[in-house]
Amino acid sequence: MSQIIEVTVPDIGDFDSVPVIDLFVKVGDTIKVDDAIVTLESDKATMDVPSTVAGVVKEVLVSLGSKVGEGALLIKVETGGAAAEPAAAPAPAAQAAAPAPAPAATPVAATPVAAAPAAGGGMVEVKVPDIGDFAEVPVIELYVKVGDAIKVDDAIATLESDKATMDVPSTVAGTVKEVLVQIGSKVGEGTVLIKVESGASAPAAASQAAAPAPVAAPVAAPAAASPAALAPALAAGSKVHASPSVRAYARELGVDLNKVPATGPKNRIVKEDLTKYVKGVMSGAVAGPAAAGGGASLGGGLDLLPWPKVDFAKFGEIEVKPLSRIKKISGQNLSRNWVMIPAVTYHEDADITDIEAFRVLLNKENEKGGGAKLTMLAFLMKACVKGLQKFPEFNSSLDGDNLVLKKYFNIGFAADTPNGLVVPVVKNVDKKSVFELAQESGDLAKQARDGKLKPADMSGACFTISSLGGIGGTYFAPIVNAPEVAILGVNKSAMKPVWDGKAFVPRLVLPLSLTADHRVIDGALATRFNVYIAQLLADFRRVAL
Ligand code: CAO
Repeated sequence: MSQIIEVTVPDIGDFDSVPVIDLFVKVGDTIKVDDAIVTLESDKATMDVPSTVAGVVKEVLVSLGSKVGEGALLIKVETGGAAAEPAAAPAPAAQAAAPAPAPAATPVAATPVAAAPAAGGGMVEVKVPDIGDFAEVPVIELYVKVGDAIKVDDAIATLESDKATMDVPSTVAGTVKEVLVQIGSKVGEGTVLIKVESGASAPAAASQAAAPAPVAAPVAAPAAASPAALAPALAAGSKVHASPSVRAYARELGVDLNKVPATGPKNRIVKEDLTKYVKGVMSGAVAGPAAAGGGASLGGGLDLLPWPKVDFAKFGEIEVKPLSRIKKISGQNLSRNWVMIPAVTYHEDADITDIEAFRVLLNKENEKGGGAKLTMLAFLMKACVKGLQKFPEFNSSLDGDNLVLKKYFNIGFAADTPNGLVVPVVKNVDKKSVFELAQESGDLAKQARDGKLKPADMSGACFTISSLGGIGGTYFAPIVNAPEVAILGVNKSAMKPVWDGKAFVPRLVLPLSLTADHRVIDGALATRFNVYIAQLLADFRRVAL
């Protein structure tokens, strides 16, 4: 049975009259939960308001330039039996009851969000403004890094709650000196995002007072549960002025926003600009990367076709299931790593007959004492650290033209959870016994499955192991977990006939798949590393050398 549901503006902080700067729906559109309805822009944040229901838009009650506040009615949606998905936000009845005017008790700009720079320049903190009734909102995009020159209104980060996606713009101009959050960090009002050294000619927003707002402890570790949540987001398009949904749309289309002419207020790129640009590239009127050379790429940019839009329901029954937050975040990171890292995977077989016998023996002895069960993963961690010590390039990260070599040895391991892949990190593996590593990785894997990992549990890895050994498989090509430069994949060991020079003997063989960033590690080095790991596993006494 269909019903009409009203979608209203959620609590968006201390704003009561914020203009609609982009409108993404029209009457007759079929929308899904989380589809962006409008973009609102105040002087403190740009935010997308997503739909809380799925269905067909029956009425649009705002237009570009409309001023709205909490509770303002945006659209009316007819939800059908099959089309209706559960609303993530307040129940429709409650929403319908809250008409447009925002509560008068929320004075605009009453709370300064950043300390004003001292006259003639100084260090200024840019903080999260009042973003409504959200305390722990994840950073899903980060647009600046240390050393960047930024202007007032340049987007610093995109935050995404279940009710809105918002860009936090800079309130000052200057040079970024410190970035205190990462993708996945959970932030709330007052969290310091960046510290900016403002020049004398770089005025802060006029409304800012000298007293900084109360500061939540900076969250330095990523909360993102992804194999690659540690690196800054794509640089391309980072300095352009565009709403979160336009940025997301551009990413989906593979468009570099820097190339799109803006027609919106304050030189903002609106959705039409993007559509016009893509149409122009497709028709050949605008020189996009694919247009050059008669359709063949000359190598600048990605010549990606738009993602195929298929009405699957035409072919049979379907069910639409939103991706989990972990899958959404890890998907973005994996795509970036896949595209940006020239990665090569190298395979090797390790003879683990003796170490497996040793593991089984130790576990039998240990059964009586009730200690942690020794896992192959613990031995692999120890062997990998030995490999990182012998081949320091594997324990590094690229930073522009520099290689950052780490002197600590933290190992991440991919853990399969009901919500997706997460990468807990065991710290200081070089200083721990295999028993301690087995215990700690077991505890972390359990916390991962229970969704209880903390940001610190998933940060600081130097190298990652992805073990599918408990499941099966022979070989695979894992994706490097940037900003790391290599990852070791492991599949199920199997008894195989191995030639010992005189005869075939049955040996337990473990398939290794090492993927390495070719910018840092060439094939010879990668193969040496693999061979060394295999030697260590074949005779674990070598780890003590
Ligand atoms: N070969 C043969 N058997 C293996 C093995 C291997 N390489 N590795 C583990 N096993 C066996 C174990 O001995 C254990 O057997 P018993 O129960 O008889 O003792 C069984 O498989 C289960 O092991 P496990 O996988 O639960 O434990 P683990 O310590 O080996 O792995 C963890 C823990 C967290 C790595 C694992 O549970 C997991 O999540 N793996 C998936 C990782 C993943 O998805 N990677 C892909 C990333 S890219 O998409």
